[in-house]
Amino acid sequence: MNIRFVSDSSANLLQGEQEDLYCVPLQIVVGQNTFVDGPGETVERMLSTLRVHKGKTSTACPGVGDWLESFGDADIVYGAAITSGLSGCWQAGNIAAQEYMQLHPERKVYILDTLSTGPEQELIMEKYRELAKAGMDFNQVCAEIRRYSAGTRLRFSLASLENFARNGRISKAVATAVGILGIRVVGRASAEGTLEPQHKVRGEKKAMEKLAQSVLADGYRGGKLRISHTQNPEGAKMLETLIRREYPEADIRIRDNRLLCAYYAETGGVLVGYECS
Ligand code: X90
Repeated sequence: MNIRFVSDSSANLLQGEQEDLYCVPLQIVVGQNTFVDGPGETVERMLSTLRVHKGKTSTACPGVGDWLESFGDADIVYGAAITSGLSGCWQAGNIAAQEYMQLHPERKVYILDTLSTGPEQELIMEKYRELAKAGMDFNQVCAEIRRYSAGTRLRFSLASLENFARNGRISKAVATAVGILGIRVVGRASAEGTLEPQHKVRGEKKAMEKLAQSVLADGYRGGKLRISHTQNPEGAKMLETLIRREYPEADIRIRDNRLLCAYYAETGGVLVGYECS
C-alpha cells in the first residue's frame, strides 16, 4: 500500500523531510519576482526583496494541477490545507481529490480543511502519520484526524499586520498601530479559521507572556506544542521557557517559518500550535 502525506507549504514542512511527505507550494509575488515556497527558495531572499520593494505584493495558492501532481500514484493520500477562511488552497485540493478518485476508483484521498495553518497544521501532519502507522484504515484515520484537529489550537504574536491588510485579509483599521513602537498583536485563529486579533501589547516579553497565559488558559496540559517563527529564535525560546515553567517535560519543538508564513507573520512573528485536553 503506497501512502502519501501531503500538506501545502503553510505548515512549514519541507518535502522529503520524510520520504513519504509531499508539500504543495504556495507562492509569494513581489513585483516581477515570484517566490515559490519550496526547498529551492529561502526566507532570507524573500524578506530582503520585500524590504526594498515599493509596489504591490500578493500571494497565490496552488491550483488543482499542483495538488494532483503531489498525489503521484499513491493508493492513499492523507492531506491538510491552510484554512479555507483565508485561502482557496483547500478548495483546489478538494477538487483535486475528487478528480483523482474519479480517475482511480480504488484509490482514496482526504484533504482536511485545518481552519488553521503553520504549527497547528504541522501537528495534524504528525498525527496523520501516527494514525496510519497504528494500522487504522482510511475511514478511521479521517474520522480520527477530524476529532484530533477539533482539540488543537493556534495562537500568534505579530509585529506587523501590513501584509494581511495589503491583501484584504483583515481591515486596515485593525492593522493600524501595529508595527510601531514595538507593539505586538497577540491573538488566535478563530473557530471559522480567520485571524482574530485579541490584544495589543508593548514589547516581545509581554507578548510571549500573553501567549503563554492564553495557551495555558485554553487547557494545554503538557502535550505536543509546536512553535514557528520568522527570524525570532529568542521570542520562540522565551515562549518555550514560559511553558516549561508549568510543564517541564512538555513535548515542544521550534522551527523556522517557511515563505508563506514568513510573508504574513512578518519578521518577528511567532506562531504556536498545541493540543488542548
Ligand atoms: O491563498 C493565498 O494566497 C494564501 C493566503 C494565506 C493567508 C493567511 C496566512 C497566515 C500565515 C499568519 C499568522 C496566523 C494566522 C492564523 C489565521 C488562521 C500565518
